[in-house]
Amino acid sequence: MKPDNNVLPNYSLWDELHFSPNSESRDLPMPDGEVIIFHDFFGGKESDDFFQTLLSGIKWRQDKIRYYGKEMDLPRLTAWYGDKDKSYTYSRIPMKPEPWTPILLLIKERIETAAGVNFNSVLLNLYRNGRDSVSWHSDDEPELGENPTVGSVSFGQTRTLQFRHKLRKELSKIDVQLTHGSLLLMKGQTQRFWQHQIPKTTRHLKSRINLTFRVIY
Ligand SMILES: O=C(O)CCC(=O)C(=O)O
Ligand SMILES: [Mn+2]
Repeated sequence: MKPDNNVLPNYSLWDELHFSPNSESRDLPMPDGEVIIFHDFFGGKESDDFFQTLLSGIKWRQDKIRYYGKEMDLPRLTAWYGDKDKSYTYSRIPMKPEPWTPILLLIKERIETAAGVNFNSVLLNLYRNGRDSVSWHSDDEPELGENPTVGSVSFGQTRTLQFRHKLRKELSKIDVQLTHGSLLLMKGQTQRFWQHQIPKTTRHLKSRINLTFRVIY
């Protein structure tokens, strides 16, 4: 898809030339899992533009969770976009997707070659500061099928993503820094054997946007 200049930020030829789907990747040392990180998958300038466009253009919502019978705000803002026939339940919250926007389609198409799948939906998270977080979970909802590939793109503040094995307690936790413009791929049996979280921190942090692209069956 060609960028639509009415909606998307402008890209210079420099950005085009420096877009590298083969940006250096690293496989994390995870038994029973397949996780690959590409730092600088997106260029710095375009990542700045994506961050701003998503921050102001996405329909962010504050969802609630029930915790010990009390209703509380989810510690982050979320949004769900995708093909209109694909609905999804996240943390027991039923989500009806908003229709794709040009910038989301652009990001989706850029990561699909590296991921080797065509995604049909994306869950977005906005972490406003260090107090926002996502607690231990696996992306193992039945609608994702067996061994789902999840493509996770980050813009803005670097946050630590942690993995822990569900059964092998002797394995240490694995920390990954999700930097501005990075792509993390989770594949194979990762969701079956590992959980992940973005922990809270008391450090003073700026905001971060994360997009997790998924295939819903
Ligand atoms: O923000 C992240 O990097 C992780 C988000 C996540 O795990 C999720 O939305 O399922
Ligand atoms: Mn997740």
